[in-house]
Amino acid sequence: MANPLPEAKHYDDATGGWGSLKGIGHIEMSAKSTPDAALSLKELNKPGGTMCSSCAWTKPEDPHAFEFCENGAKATLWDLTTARCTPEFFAEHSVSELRGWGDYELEKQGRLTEPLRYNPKTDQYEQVSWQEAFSAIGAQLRALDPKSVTFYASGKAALEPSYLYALFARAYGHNNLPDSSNMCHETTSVGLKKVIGTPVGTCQMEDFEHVDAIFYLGQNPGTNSPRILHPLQQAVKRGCKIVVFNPLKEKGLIEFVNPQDPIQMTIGKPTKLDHQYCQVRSGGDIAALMGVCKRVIELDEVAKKAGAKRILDSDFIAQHTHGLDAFITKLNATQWSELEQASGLSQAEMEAAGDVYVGSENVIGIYGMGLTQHVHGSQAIGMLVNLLLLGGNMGRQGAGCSPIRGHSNVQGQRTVGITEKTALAPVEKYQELFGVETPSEDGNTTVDFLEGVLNGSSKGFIGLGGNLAKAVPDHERVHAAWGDMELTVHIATKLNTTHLLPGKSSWILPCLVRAEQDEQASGNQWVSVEDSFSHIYGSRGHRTPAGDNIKSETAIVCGIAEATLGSANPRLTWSDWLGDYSKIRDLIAETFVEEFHDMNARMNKPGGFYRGNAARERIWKTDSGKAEFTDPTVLNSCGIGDAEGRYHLATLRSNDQFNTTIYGHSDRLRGLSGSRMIVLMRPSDMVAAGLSEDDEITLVTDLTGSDHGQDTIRRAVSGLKLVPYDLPVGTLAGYFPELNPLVPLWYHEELSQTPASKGVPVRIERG
Ligand SMILES: Nc1nc2c(c(=O)[nH]1)N[C@H]1C(S)=C(S)[C@@H](COP(=O)(O)OP(=O)(O)OC[C@H]3O[C@@H](n4cnc5c(=O)[nH]c(N)nc54)[C@H](O)[C@@H]3O)O[C@H]1N2
Ligand SMILES: Nc1nc2c(c(=O)[nH]1)N[C@H]1C(S)=C(S)[C@@H](COP(=O)(O)OP(=O)(O)OC[C@H]3O[C@@H](n4cnc5c(=O)[nH]c(N)nc54)[C@H](O)[C@@H]3O)O[C@H]1N2
Ligand SMILES: [Mo]
Repeated sequence: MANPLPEAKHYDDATGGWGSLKGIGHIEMSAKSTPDAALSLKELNKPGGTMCSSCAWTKPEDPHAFEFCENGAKATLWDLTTARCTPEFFAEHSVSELRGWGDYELEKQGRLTEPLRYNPKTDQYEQVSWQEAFSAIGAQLRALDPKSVTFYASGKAALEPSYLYALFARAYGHNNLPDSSNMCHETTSVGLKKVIGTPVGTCQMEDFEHVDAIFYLGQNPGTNSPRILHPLQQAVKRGCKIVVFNPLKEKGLIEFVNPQDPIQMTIGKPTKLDHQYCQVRSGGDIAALMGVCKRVIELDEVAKKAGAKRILDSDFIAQHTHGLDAFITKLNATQWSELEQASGLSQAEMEAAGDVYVGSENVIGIYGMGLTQHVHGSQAIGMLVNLLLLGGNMGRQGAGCSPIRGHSNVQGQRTVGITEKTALAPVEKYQELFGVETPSEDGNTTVDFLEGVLNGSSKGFIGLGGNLAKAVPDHERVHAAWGDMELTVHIATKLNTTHLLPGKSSWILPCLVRAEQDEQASGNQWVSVEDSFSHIYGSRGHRTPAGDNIKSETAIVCGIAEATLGSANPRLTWSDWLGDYSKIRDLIAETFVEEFHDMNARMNKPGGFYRGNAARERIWKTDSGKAEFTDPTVLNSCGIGDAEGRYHLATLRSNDQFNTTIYGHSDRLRGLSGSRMIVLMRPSDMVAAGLSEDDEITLVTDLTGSDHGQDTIRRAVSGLKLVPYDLPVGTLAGYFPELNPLVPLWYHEELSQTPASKGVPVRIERG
């Protein structure tokens, strides 16, 4: 398809407001959703209704009349399209032909309706019966070494199918259970756990009613979690100060018009959100936060000498933390000039942010992919925690750390056992309840699995959702090797690129979406999900399924498990569980007694039920038993430093996409439209490089002079247009997944193996 010229327009509207309603209108037309889809929007995130399948932001106890945002509506309407991707479609188009299509065109074909098997002779997907699919997949799994098979999950499937999927993997014989979190917040799961002993955020909704300052790093709420803008707006109206750290001036962090507020919609005066906007360079957060800490410590020294009230919370520090002295030594040894260079901020900016911290009783730290998707991302999280600990901002009202999670149940999938780390799996319970022995060694992360695809040791893949081959780094190498696997199985709602890279035996199994009725022996089933605040909610669909032969994710997991494992273990009663999902919830409650007791009774209370958080209670499950101050080993989170002609690239989401699902070519809030093959660059950087707006360029991964200089693979993306944009020196931005071929598979976060999709070292070639 030709690549139309991009337009970069100034966008005058605030986030929310009429623009967001127009955004929903646009998607409704292009997704051709069913006439009753609007009913699903009304029921979204309400007790008795359907929990939005888009993001993981919390669902309030007393929801608005319309408790959804522009992007949740888009995701729901996109799910409830009237378009169908039927066997006839596959009879008309070979897999080789479809590989030339983009994901937008593929998904636009609509919902998958029949189980399909790839036929290498015709190069087509052909309809099969469920029975054939289950028994053939089961037979193949039995023939493969379980350790060579990976069961991936993509953050949407509810707790019930997720629990059974994890149980199935262990009963079959592996811990290869990565999920989308391994490309996303795994840095949080590992990095936050290391310093506060809890792998998830510590805040609750009520904290936003008491917070005085929010340090907001590397997350784009206007696009990716718009419902958070309501509590932010309320907090700002109370006087809370938001200090943003982000290379891009994201509209959603600057101003907001609440679409739920008729007066604000009519008079249109937006709420200004940011108190201070710090345009850090790529990876500049460690240094920026160090500068803030340096200021806080300096002012504390002044207060101490003057006999005034201390700024540090010395009681909290003495009782609850470890390592402050070493951290202060490090701060004193680091010069402001080093921090300015590594952060891209001036000393005055860092000091001003420090003054906000010092002037605030209660502080919350919020972050997203701008922190986690860097080689030293866990160090940046450690530094944010350092800042919070100085003032005792952890484990008390109005304070804490709040990572913004991605998919609507990504946190919950981990909670109920989808993890490659045996230490996090309920090993003893599997043994006690089912007599299942969990393999002792850790399983594959996403990166481990992909390395196995490249070296031939990964032989089988089951994907419970996701478009994994498109979402990962190093596309060209991964795509070339993907089809060498013996077995690839995709449990999916819509067709995507990954399905078109068939393994030797390849299957597409169509599943229901959350807004649809899930009829089993005992009636229409409830499922449950967990949000970013560790609340668990029941969810039930009311729409008629998109086809008679589509199964629920739970049914598909049970079908494959039964066909693979047979009836050798009488305690694994897959069909009985399938008939009534409340029995699966009983198993979850028996497995995780403390957190999930009485799950069936509690999940439909307004606001769901809270499964607790040790760090919030100031119980630190760390090695030292205390919250840890950490010293950074680097000042910038990018894995490869500066060099002549090198830039650091952030790969981002637009306002018109959900991950690899691209709804359209408009990035409204950034004032960009027309093309996604663009690279945003600072105008003065363009002048310095002798480049101009009309130039067509190629981005090339630049490893020269790094420890990885021996990797001589040329990774390049051509056909890109430069767009002048307000960015710090040396930082570029462009779109995920178009720019994923530039990220080397080994370029990942140091502790968690999360691909470092931000801070990718590149150079620019003309043409
Ligand atoms: N509509 C919609 N909603 C979504 C998604 C979607 O695709 N569409 N995806 C879902 C998923 S799975 C996820 S994980 C979340 C992702 O939500 P986000 O965490 O917001 O992810 P990104 O779009 O990658 O944007 C990250 C932000 O980090 C900034 N950034 C880049 N590099 C740096 C840096 O070095 N430092 C700092 N401080 N900032 C930086 C970017 O400018 C951008 O504003 O959203 C979820 N919600
Ligand atoms: N360069 C770069 N790469 C990135 C990122 C980045 O910021 N930059 N972000 C990373 C992150 S944070 C993430 S989470 C990944 C996500 O990347 P993706 O794998 O794209 O995530 P999904 O949105 O889950 O995948 C979409 C597919 O899931 C299927 N699907 C949709 N809904 C359902 C459902 O309800 N059930 C089932 N079974 N299937 C469904 C559909 O077939 C759809 O095509 O990408 C990662 N890759
Ligand atoms: Mo994500």
